Amino acid sequence: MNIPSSETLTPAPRTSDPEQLATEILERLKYRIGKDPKVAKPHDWLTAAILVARDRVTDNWMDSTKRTYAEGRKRVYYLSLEFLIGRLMRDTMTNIGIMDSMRIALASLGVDIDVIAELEPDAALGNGGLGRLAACFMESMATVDVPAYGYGIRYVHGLFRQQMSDGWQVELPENWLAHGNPWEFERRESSYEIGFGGSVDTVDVGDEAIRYVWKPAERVIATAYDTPVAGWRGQRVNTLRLWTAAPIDPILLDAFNAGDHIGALRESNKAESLARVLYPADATPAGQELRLRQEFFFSSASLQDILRRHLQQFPDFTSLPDAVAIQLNDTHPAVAVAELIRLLMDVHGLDIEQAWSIARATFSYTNHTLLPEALESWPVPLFERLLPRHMQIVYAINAMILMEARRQKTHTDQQIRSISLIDEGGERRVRMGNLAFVGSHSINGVSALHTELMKETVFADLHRLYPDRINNKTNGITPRRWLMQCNPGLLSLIREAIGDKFMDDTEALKDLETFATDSSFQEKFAAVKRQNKVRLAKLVRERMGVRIDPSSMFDIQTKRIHEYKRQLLNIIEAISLYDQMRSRPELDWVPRVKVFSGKAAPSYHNAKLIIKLANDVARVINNDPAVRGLLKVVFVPNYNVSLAEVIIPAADLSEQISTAGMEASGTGNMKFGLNGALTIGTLDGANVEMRDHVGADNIMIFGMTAEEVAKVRADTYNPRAIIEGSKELQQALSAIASGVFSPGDTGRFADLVDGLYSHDWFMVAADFDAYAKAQREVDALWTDQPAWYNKTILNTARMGWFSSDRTIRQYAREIWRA
Ligand code: B1H
Repeated sequence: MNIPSSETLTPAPRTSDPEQLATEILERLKYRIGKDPKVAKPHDWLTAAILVARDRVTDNWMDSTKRTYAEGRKRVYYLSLEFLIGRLMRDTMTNIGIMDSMRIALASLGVDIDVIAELEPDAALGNGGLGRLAACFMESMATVDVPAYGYGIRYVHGLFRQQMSDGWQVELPENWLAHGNPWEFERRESSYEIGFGGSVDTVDVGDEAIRYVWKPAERVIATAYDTPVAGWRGQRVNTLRLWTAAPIDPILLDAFNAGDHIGALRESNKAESLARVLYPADATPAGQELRLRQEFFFSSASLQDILRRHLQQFPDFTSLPDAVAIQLNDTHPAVAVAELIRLLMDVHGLDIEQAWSIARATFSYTNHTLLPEALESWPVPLFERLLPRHMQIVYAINAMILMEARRQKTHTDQQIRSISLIDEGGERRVRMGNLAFVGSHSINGVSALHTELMKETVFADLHRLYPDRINNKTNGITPRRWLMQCNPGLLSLIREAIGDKFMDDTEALKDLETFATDSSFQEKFAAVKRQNKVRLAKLVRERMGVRIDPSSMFDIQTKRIHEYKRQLLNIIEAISLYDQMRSRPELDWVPRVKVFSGKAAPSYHNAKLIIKLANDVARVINNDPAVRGLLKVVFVPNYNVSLAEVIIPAADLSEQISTAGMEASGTGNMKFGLNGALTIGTLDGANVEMRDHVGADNIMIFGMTAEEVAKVRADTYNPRAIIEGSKELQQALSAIASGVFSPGDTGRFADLVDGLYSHDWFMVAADFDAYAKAQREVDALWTDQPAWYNKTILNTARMGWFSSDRTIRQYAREIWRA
């Protein structure tokens, strides 16, 4: 029988006129969902519309896969425990160019696309910047035509939903798969066994050689789910492949028949727990056994998949580094280094030298944080129990590395200890950062400053041993989602002014520079900003019952709640401003709305206290008639990608105020700048490079530098003396401590206030006066609106370099050689 090839099944390129799309939507509604349009619910229309888009993407998806194969292109694999995708409908339809026709098609069927778009769940398979970066990279890799696969876990529950209860954060489970997921394809044929525990045997294979055989005590099955990711203009479509876990025996029939109905499901529950939930800690590792299991589970499944695909095209693995590049997104997949060596040695019969050199030529590693508490390490006994063969391999690698260091005679004993894969101080632990480093040919930081600090701090000794490996790849953001989709008003204005070139080359936004002083353009830019502020004000009124005035300055800090990000500095400054507004009502205060949004890790006590403080301060200030509405504070619950898409375009002022040296890069800073906000920030992370690009006059930099922070820390830092020397700071702290914001409960914020007096790790006191002064300069600038818009337009014009397309081109050229 003649089986038709998929070519003959692919219809001629379909037209995208609204009539054709409407026909297809009705078809999907009837045959895929089984609904008549008369009874279809909004959710059914959403699914039908997504299926139409998905089918169109699928044509290009298959073409992309074939093209990669035919052209012998190198494939890039991005291993990440997080992909913070958000909604996909608008993104995909825009990228393949059917958004406008879809709108008309749905309207002709009586459906408002904006209404159903809001029903799409926000896929929150990530915590914050690291996960969102992975999602921006997926879109940019498709856009710049890099053949790539993202590999991760298909968590049943993504990041928790945040609710406020009397101002306290409460975490609720998130259920993004409740209505199914029309984007994904299950791939039963792509299933692999993943082992845990057990023992290691050796077998004699002749010629004095032995082979190691891992006999796991437990095994689970990993099965792939694929989501197509379309790049801008839709030409390349790449794959996001997420693994789900299932038991080998779904039900233990013997136990079941013996009446033990719960016990019969034990294996099944244990396997499924692997992909059940995302760990909700940002920048702090969870340290629990289940987390290590998740890390190994997805690393092993991904590598088995990669090796299988390689052998379909090549005779052996000597060609692996030429055909494959594997990027480790932080240390979460670092165990992949040991797993690749195991697979090459134990399954495919290579010797350790071959396996080791192939691994190092294939892997590269991105570091995302220097916070000491964030560096992953696992207790040796746990690692050995769960992954006995990998433990042997880690020791073998360690011996090779330490001997190499000894041979070079450049490292002291202390320095050799810091290079070791095993931390011997106290309980012995496997250092995942060192494992990822030595197993990679490239180790990159995510901003220029962060990369330099990597060389000087965590990886100083490894850097001296391997001085060519550390390099910088400053983060970026996709301009499709973070300008074109989230800010349609600004998009039209820019197109009207400079044409469409910037839509394919973000740096062409530079052409806007000449409009920065043009008063009629400034007015239009201000009108777009106002529209976006009206939209946010409406959301705040509907969700929180608080009225905010769109003619006030919208001063916004949205990101995970973390002490190093210093939301506390911002809140204290708000309290100080409140004091001054009341005591000097005769002055011309600039009306401000301070907006906060972000989640705290459920076990992070101080971060949750900061949320409560923001809410308590908001209640007092917003209800004090003496303020006359000149200052409002709002904490918008449940920050996620979709909420960010509404908040960011509405910002006048962007708060990027981390303690210098602590924020590896930041990416929110770039999103706000691109959407025409002025940044107030420290010289930290990518803020430094933003200043270089937009010009020092167009960004409000304040506070200590990373170098100064390190110096003050090393000398004696005395926060109490600083607080007592700053009238404003002292007053604000007394107000908190005396219960102004927590009537009847003066001790509520003691952990925060006492922390500032006693150690103040994050140097809130040291930077307070500089921050308050910078804020008053921002006020002064606001009163000169032409000067303000001159600067904010220049911010939009000069942010093009921060496109993730640029970042990905640099990875492709300098790391992946793809
Ligand atoms: C970043 C993390 C992170 N750095 C551990 N590190 C996690 C660490 O669940 N865990 O165990 C989760 C996340 N995330 C962020 O990465 C940095 O703080 C940002 O500055 C940076 O912009 C972002 C992307 O590079």
